[in-house]
Formats: sequence, C-alpha cells, structure tokens
Amino acid sequence: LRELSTEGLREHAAGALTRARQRSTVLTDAVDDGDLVRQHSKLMSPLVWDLAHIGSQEELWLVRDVGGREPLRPDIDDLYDAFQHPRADRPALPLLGPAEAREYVGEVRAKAFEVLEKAPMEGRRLTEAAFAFGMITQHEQQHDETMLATHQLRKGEPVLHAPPAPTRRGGPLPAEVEVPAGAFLMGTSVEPWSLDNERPAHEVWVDGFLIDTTPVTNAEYVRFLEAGGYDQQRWWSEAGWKYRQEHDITAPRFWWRETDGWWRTRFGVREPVPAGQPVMHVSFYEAEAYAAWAGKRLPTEREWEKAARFDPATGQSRRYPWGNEEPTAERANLGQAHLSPAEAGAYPAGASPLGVHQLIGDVWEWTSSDFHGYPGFAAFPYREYSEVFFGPEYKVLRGGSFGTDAAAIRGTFRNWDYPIRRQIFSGFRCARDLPGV
Ligand code: AVJ
Ligand code: FE
Repeated sequence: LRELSTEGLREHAAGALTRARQRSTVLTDAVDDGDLVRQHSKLMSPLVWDLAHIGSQEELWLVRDVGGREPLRPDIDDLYDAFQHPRADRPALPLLGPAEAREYVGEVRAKAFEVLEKAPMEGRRLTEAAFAFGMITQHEQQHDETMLATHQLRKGEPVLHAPPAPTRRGGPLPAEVEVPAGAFLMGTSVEPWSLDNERPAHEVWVDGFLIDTTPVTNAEYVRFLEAGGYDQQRWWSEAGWKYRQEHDITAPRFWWRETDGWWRTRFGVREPVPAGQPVMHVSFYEAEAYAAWAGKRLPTEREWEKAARFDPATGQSRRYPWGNEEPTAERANLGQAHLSPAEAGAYPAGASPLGVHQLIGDVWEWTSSDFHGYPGFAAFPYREYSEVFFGPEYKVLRGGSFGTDAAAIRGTFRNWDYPIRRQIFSGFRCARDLPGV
C-alpha cells in the first residue's frame, strides 16, 4: 500500500468500496421487506437502518467533508445518528423504507465516486482524503458484520449460503506456547488505515506468559458446561455471577441440549454443535469463568497483541501474525467466506512465529482489558468514534471473526463491547502466568 501511486490508491479505494457494497447488498437482498424493517432483537437495529446509516455516514464524511458537496439529504442526518437514537428505539423512527434506502445509498455512492476522481490521495503521506475513503470502507464492513449478527438473530428459513469452513490441517498442536518476557512495540503509527484507538505505537513491557495455540473449542467448552461450571459460583466474578443469575444463562447463546448432545442454530440451520470449532456467542463473563475453571485466565490486550505480532527473530512487530502481507483465504477465515468459524488448527499458514494459530479471523477473542486510549491518544476524526467509549464498562476484543472483512482487521485492531454481550461472534483463548514466577 505504501508503494501505491495516487492512481493506485484511487483504484484500491474504489475496489474496497465496491466489495463492501456487494456485501451490504447480499445481506439486505437476502430477506424480504418485512424482515428488513423488523427488529429481530432489541440489541440490534432493523437491517434497513444499518443500510441507510452506511449511506448517511458516507454522505457526511466523503460527499460533504472530503468533497465539499451540497448535502443530499440533510433532513435525515439525525435519524441515522447512532448517538441520538439507541438501537431499541430505531424501529419507531420515520426511517427510509427499503426501496428509498437502496436508492439513497446508491445516490450517495455515485457522488462518492465523483469525489474520489479528484480527491488528493497522497502528499507527504496518505492524505486525510485517502484515509476517509479507507475509514468509510471499514465503517461499511463493520456494519455488514453487525447485519450478519442480526441475520443470526432472525427467525426463519436459512437465506445465506456459503461453503463450509475448513477443518483442521496438519498434525496436532501443542496446547500452549510461551511468549518470552520483554519489551514489545504495541499499536501503530504507520498502518495507513488504522483508526485513532490503535495509535500511536508505544513500547510496553510484557512478562513472560503462556498462551493457548488456538481459541477454546466447543468440545472443551462442553466439558466446563457438563462439569457444572454454570452452577458453581467459584468460577465466576461477582459481576459475572450476578449476570448469570439474573439472565439465567446456562449455555452459549443459540445452544440447547438434546438427549444426544448439544445443538445450535446458525443462520437458520439446526445442527449438532461441532466439536472442533471455536466456541462462540459467549459473553466476557462466561469466557472468564471458563478460564478460571481451566486453571487459566484471559490474556490482557497487550499479551494478545504480542502473541499476534511479535517476531522473536527481529524483535519487530508484524502487521499480522504471518507477516506483513494482506490476509488470504489460506491464512485466515474472514469476510463471510464461510458462515462459521473453522476448526481449531485449520489455518497453519496464518500462525504467528511463536506458533499461535487463528489469532485473525474465526471468532473475536475477549481479553481481560478495559477499553482505554494508548499513551498519546488523539481522537480522530471525532471523539465519538472511540474516545467516548473509553472506561471500565467496555472490554476489548481482538482478532476479528469469520464475519469480519479483511479491510477491517489487522494485528492492531481493537473492538470493544459490554461484558454481557454475546450476540456478536465472540469466543476467546486462555493464557496463564509462567509456572513458578
Ligand atoms: C467498533 C464495532 C464497536 O459497531 O459500534 C460502527 C464500529 N462505529 N459505526 C460499533 C462502528 C460506528 C463499532 N465497533
Ligand atoms: Fe456506524
């Protein structure tokens, strides 16, 4: 990317925007108008809100801010401002209908392409215009993942289709590996599309620790379940136990028990829970309880990032576990190419130099860290992107899921959510201190 010319950057931006729109179209054309305007869960917006919100943000940032163009629909800015209307209230708003929303996002996109033809893309470094195009692509892809989570909550026959995710390749892996003690460069000041909360790069000390080579699988999680883990307060934090009691949480979301074992629904398909895939749809509190039961703990965010990016041969931090090259289908399960995580061990080509697998893709991984700004943090382009979320209420998740697009993930990427949330594609891996330290 750093070697791209202005024309190369324009082509890159246009291709990335088009791929994001193809995905938004798949997600919104797959269901009928009733399903587009319906609220499938209080936790989610109607799909038609996400669609028009994608267009509204694109209008604000690309058409108006970068392009200096006249507003297309200034009258609807407020409707699609996520801060003015919580998700639960969005169905009651006078939203654009499905046909209007489609027309609107198409008109905005046509204007955005006009702006792209003239926008300054490189100067001394990537320009703010180029960054805005990258940010809008990521924004659309993030909402596409949110819409995919809404599809998972939808009742009815399956409407999304994709080939099954790969199974384990290669021999058995060690359960855990050691990450050596030492300084490590966390975050980034150079990654061109990195968002404000990933910046700046800063050196951190990390004590030596052990980390699981793969996310915790369904088979492993079932052992916790069947050992009575959900009924034994000793594995749960105080807040976690309160949550478990109040909401009567007894298994991962979308699971139920039959005489022949555990089953789940996945995008409208009922199927036995696949043993080898990472567990998903668990909250932070469940992840924390499992780790305690297993005699381990969740990794901190800096531990996770060191396991993912540190190259012991050079002492440098990589962009991705496998190196600096972009994700491919051989390296990671991303972009809704499959409609589930892949079995643990399915991506040997994506492992880090220390032998940690599937850090990118498959399931978001809960860390034990609260969401805060790094030293030297500067909000960009506006405080509402991340800064207003800093604090102890949110936990950081890392690595992306099968539903995250490659354009919206990297070794430094930080996601955040409430510790009770589990409609997202969330799983985890465990870590522990080195014995005898
Ligand atoms: C980074 C996934 C927490 O969905 O709330 C979308 C991304 N920000 N629109 C979210 C986002 C503004 C954000 N997460
Ligand atoms: Fe948004």
